[in-house]
Amino acid sequence: MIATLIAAMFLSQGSEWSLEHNTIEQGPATVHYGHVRLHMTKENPYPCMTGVLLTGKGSLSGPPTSSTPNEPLLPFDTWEKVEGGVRITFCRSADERQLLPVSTLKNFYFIVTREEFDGKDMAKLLGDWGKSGSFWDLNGDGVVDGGDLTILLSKWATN
Ligand SMILES: [Ca+2]
Repeated sequence: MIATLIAAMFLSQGSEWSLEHNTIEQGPATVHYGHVRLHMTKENPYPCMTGVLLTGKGSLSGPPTSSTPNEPLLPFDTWEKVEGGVRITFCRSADERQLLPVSTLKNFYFIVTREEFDGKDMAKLLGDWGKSGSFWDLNGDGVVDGGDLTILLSKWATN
């Protein structure tokens, strides 16, 4: 399977933290991965970041290592689903024995699967018609056909 890398990678830089957020589109699912890095300095030994990773609508899932079934294991202090994304909070205090500046890193990885489809999705599904190994094989029977189209139409966006 060939994943389409959509050029949605962005890098945010603050004095206290930086964020790298990459996405890979896989049919109706989008893989989100990257890291947040906190920078502890003598001037600011207690860096803190809070922000929203933009994901769009959909169900959130993660790797099978998650302690909560069907939910991602996100390594931040807190995370919650909010409109259009996932809000994360990550704070640290430098240990007094640490030589500053130093930075600490959290990697994240989760998947958002859209539950509503539109004409663009139908075009992509039809583009993979008859193919095996496509991410548009929504029922997982190995081939993209009428069964998958039925699922797509049953989840057609109403707004
Ligand atoms: Ca199928």
